[in-house]
Amino acid sequence: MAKAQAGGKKADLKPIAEAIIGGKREVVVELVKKALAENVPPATILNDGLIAGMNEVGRRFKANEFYVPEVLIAARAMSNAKDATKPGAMEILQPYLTKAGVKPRGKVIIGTVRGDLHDIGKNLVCMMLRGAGFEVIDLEIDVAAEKFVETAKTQNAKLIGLSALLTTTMPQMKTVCEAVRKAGLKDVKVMIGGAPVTQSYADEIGAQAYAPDSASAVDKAKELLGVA
Ligand code: B1M
Repeated sequence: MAKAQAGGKKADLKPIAEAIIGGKREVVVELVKKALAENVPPATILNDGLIAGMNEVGRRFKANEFYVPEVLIAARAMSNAKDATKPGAMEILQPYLTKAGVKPRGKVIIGTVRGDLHDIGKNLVCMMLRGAGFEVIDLEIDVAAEKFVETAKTQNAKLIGLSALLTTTMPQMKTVCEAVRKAGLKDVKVMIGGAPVTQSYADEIGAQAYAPDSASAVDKAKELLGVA
């Protein structure tokens, strides 16, 4: 597959991207191991194989060609950190990326707001962001405004992502935006999403972005962090 890297010929990482799109975790892992054994640079495997595949998954999701289960399966082929017995490609690749000094595209603090326990959409956003090369610190569910602010400070993160599925918890998003302003974190941006959330609500509470789905969340994160 990736032969001739040393001889100057470009490695063909399309099979990795295709296996990601097809959600074939074991195939992806084997192809990544093979490419590493053939000395393909880890950043090339990440960008031209894994991220290329997830970009296409995002495109199909936006175009309604893929639905949530396909996206979840593809994302698990990419990264499956929660189950050590079934690693995804990122778990295999990470030590090589670290050794090669490859930095993530940016850091995002994310969570479902206080009082809200819905996490399926939030998890999807996390997976897509990781798939696009971002470092994601997932604070999980029922997260207080102070926790978002404190973590952004200690982690020196410039983007906070908030998810809410209930009309009763949406006002928490405003509380977080206010807490960010009150803490003087002028360079920290807030992105919001979730079924009841809208662009006009984002405008109303002073959030810098609204994303209707996980693929758009990746586009907005790139825009907000200037890594488009
Ligand atoms: Co809940 N629930 N629920 N629920 N639940 C809804 C949201 C509801 C619309 C159902 C209904 O009545 N028709 C309704 C809310 C009504 C309202 O507020 N207007 C509701 C209710 C009322 C409740 C309870 C109050 C029920 C009760 O106990 N009486 C209770 C509240 C608990 C709490 O949070 N405190 C409750 C509980 C639950 C379960 C625990 C049973 C379960 C959650 C399990 C879990 O998440 N682990 C649950 C579920 C599953 C749902 C529905 C059926 C599905 C939500 C979902 O996962 N969708 C939901 C009805 C519905 O939406 N059809 C419902 C799939 C997911 C992929 O989509 O989360 O929208 P979504 O995420 C999308 C986008 O919104 C976006 O990207 C994602 C992918 O495209 N997005 C972001 C999301 N976050 C983003 C963040 C971003 C950017 C984009 O940037 C950071």
